Amino acid sequence: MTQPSTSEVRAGAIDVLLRNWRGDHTVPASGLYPHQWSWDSAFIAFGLRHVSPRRARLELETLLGAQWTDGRIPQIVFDPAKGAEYSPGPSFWRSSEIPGSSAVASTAGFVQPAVHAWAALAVHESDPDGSAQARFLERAYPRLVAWHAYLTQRRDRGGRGLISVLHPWEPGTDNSPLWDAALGAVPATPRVPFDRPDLAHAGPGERPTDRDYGRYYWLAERYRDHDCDDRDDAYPFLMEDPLSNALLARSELALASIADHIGVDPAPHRARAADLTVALDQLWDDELGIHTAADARTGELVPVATVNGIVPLVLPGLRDADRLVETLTGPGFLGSGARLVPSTAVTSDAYDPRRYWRGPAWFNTSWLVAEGACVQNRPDIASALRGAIVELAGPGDHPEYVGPVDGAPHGTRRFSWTAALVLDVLHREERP
Ligand code: 9WN
Repeated sequence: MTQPSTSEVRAGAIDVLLRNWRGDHTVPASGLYPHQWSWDSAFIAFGLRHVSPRRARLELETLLGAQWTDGRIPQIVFDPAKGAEYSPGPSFWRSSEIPGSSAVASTAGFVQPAVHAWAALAVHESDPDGSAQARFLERAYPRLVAWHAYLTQRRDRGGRGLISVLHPWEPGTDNSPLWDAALGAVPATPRVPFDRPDLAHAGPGERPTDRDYGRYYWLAERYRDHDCDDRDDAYPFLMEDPLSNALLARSELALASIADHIGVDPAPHRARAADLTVALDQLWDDELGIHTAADARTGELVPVATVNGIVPLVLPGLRDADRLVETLTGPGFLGSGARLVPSTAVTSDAYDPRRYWRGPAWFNTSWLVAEGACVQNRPDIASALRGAIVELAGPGDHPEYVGPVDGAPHGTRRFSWTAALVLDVLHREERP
């Protein structure tokens, strides 16, 4: 079979973004995920900026426009026309009844990782003149500052200088074995029965089980019924995630650059990024040679090696970076023959090459690890990962994720961030 040319690959990826565009945002995938998702929009913006910087700005502005008064950027901004097509949807969250929720959109109450300031800076850099004319950075900056303040002030639930996630949906790696032990303490029986429209778009062997979903719903009901107020002392799921903390720190560095651009003091942002980078040391598991999640109440580490623990490579000055690179290239991850980074180490008991976040490789986390490899002066690793991103996206028509070793496509197809990150990689390769 002949390999597609670069221009064919680019055209295929652009086509996905054009079809998934909904006028002021891009859906992650037209069937399975028919609304706007928070961290998806950030990754989409990294690619969309090479197609239309104006749309990339609008993508982020639509999301930022749905911010709550406490500063949170919601996990999902619902499209009212698609209400019943994804669960839990707007009728579950009833966000308009929650004090301080978005005044302009119906949204979920949870959040996702803070990749937005990093994306906003990248979008600006792809079209500085258009961005300046639109006063894009000036308008985004206060919202991004409020978003980070929400996380650092309201979500440091362990008081250890790290933010906590309140649900497996928040770190974006829903079904990762990192959450198994904490979820074990959550009842699997929400008050109201739930449906699974997701199973119409992906096989049950690839998505989380009904039992997991029962627990997801139980937590979501509890959070919603407390008006999404983070001060709920008996709330049973409070986890410190290395990926969420590392991306917040990375985005604080981006906020420093944005502050510089608009004539604001960047020093507090740099200081917060440095503090978070040091605080991440508490999530280092020396035996596994990787960062991992911890229970925010006890500080107890979850001894499982996952891609969440490799993402901290994106931070300059990370204490254990050399050892972490060894883990990345070792038998659990790329040393297994995997072309993209397995979501769970192939050597872990929890490894499953097909099921959501328990083994398959995602394009966004692999793209992040490639960024991290560059920060740690390993362009060889970055280049291999970026090559695999481009090669593995096309054959399954931009799958949501792939088998890490065989590259077989899984999940939904024509997935937006897969296409967007292909475009970003192709653009970097073109640069002199
Ligand atoms: C819940 C949209 C989202 C991604 C997540 C991914 C998946 C949702 C789901 O899809 O999560 O947010 O229904 O499983 O795990 O990272 O943002 O693409």
